Amino acid sequence: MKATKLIFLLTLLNLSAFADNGYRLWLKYDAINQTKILENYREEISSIYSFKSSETISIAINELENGLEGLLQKKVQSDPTIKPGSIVLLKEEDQPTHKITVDVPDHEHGYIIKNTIIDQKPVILISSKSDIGILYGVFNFLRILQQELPIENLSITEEPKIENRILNHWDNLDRTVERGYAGFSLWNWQTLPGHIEQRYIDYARANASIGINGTVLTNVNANSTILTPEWIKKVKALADTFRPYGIKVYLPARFSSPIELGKLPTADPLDPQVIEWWEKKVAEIYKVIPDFGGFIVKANSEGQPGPQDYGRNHADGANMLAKAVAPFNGIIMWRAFVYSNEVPDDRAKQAYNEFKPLDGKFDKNVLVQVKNGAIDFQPREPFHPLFGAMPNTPLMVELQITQEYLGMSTNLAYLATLFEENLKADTYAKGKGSTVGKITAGKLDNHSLSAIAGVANIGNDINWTGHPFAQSNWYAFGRLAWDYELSSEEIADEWIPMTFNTDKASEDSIKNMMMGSRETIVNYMTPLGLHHIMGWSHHYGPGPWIKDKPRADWTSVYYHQADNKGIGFDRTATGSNAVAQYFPEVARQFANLDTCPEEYLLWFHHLPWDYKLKSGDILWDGIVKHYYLGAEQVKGMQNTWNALEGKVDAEWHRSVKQLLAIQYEEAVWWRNSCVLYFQSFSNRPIPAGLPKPDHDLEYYESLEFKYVPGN
Ligand code: GCV
Repeated sequence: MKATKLIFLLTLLNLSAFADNGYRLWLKYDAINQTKILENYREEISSIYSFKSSETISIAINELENGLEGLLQKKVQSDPTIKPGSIVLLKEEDQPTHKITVDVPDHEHGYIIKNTIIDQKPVILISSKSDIGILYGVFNFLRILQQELPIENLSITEEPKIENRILNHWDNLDRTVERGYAGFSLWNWQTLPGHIEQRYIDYARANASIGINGTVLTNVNANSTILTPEWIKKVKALADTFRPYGIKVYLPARFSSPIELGKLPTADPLDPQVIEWWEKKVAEIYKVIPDFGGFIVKANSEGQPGPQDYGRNHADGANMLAKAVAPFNGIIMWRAFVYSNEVPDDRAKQAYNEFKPLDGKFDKNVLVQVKNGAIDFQPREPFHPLFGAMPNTPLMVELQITQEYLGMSTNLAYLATLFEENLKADTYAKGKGSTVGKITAGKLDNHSLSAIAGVANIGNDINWTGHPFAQSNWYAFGRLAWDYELSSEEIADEWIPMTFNTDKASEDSIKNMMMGSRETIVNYMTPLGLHHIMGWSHHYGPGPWIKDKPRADWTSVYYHQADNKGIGFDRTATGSNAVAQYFPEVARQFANLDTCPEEYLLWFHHLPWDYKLKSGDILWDGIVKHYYLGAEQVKGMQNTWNALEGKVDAEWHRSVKQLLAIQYEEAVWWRNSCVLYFQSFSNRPIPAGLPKPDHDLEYYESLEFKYVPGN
């Protein structure tokens, strides 16, 4: 057989054997339509030139070689000389050697991508002050090609708007993942430090491609074992693997570690022995991991130990740790997710009440990490009132990428719309434009220390995230962490062509489906400001009837307050007055029924069943219609997806089709359960024309689920 024929056959075999299992994420580098992007580009991309090498630059070159080979279907290799059409990787300090001066951003990790002339040769220049900046630039350049955008007039200047862009893994040491729906933890502690799985490298690469530069490896519900010498060695192995990709590792610090590991009688943050124990522990960590990022702490929250156990406050606890890591440039991310059953106040108010008085009392290297909303990552929440309320303390927003409350791994939810809504929410702390994004970036109050956290949705499933579309949420978090001003639509415009090899019309229908997907879930789970009405403890499915548990603030009836007269949590002056925690412009808007956005109506108001909505419907009918609409919208998503058969990868199509069928069942389950349950208070009929639930309330209440993941 002739060699060409053999190659052809092998290619065919290879192609037919290949189904897209999702492992390659958005870094697929499948062949693009070159005529489109190269038509105005005078020089063929010819080679890759880099002035000096390092581990990070080698990674960048390798990425370019592989990327270009896939995208352009030709080998473009490193060459020691610059040629017409070269892609030139240059650190700013090396520009003079080539007699060029191109401004690069001041930020160490910023970069430029530009068409320019070097030695009379037209080239594409990627330049930065740092190797990591160049790597980021390379990923951006490849992203441009993946989107088939023109490359003839490139003039890109990029720098991160938030310094520390961090994934929070809630991974336990036994490899279960709290609120994880994509298999077990990526970290194979048993074989670490000796064995570095390819996955760790691929994880770092994927994160670097979107600018994520930090990772908290394990759960905030912390286990002090991670701080023992044996486990620090394992952490070091991961840190060494991630370093060339610009990623630092962080760990959770269990506050009681001095007792558990140090055998001290106390963990009081003001006790000299405790202080010394932490100083020694920190020094031990930095000795093996010199660029260790620092600690995250969940203290005095949901049963976790903390400074209040010793009559101290959060600042006492945070500052004690901050002083220990300060000599090594470490940071402390102290979580504000605190609330207590014993405190006789609205849970939504408690974090503000505890933290606001501590503003300005934290050391310089402490950030207070605040969830996007005041309750807990609900499908929709108004922004947390702490944003803007602590101008003398750097605050960082914590977003949840994993879908604890948004359908776990069976529901298609593009969360960039939720993230965008939060980051663009205006606190009015310093007048109009005081957004949560600006506060997180430290730009409102001029903090040089800034960070953002996303609770990871990554596990050891072959496609990393369980639901294939959940990859878009990892991607979106990274992109927004880099630039919180991006829109969810822009991010979808990037992610879709990187993920699917399809035509424009199909891309558009995928985008429509994604853009509406989170609102669809709000409709069939928690419309009009309802919240926290999911299944007990595991949070799977509906549970509006949950009551009589050891903690009132873990029940649903606490949140929806439904009775024969009406429904909703009164957080105005006649109720808990949580609205007063917002700045006056916002407080007035939420408190006033004429101006309160309907999506937050029952978050802030307890209203009668016959309250008139803007649509003209009474509240009861409006609630029911949202539930039915949500389920219908899932049907719409199914239709869209079915029409994409043959237009997207067959494996993706099959998998998402099956998941959408499950999602539809779950939407109907939510709808029927909630409508029947609330009907037992409203005593009103389901509006005419809507189908009746196929079971009674008792049936839905009797459903029990064992072994729900992530619990
Ligand atoms: C890590 C919610 C989740 C918990 C989580 C907690 C937190 O309550 O259900 O699983 O614990 O938030 O953010 O600390």
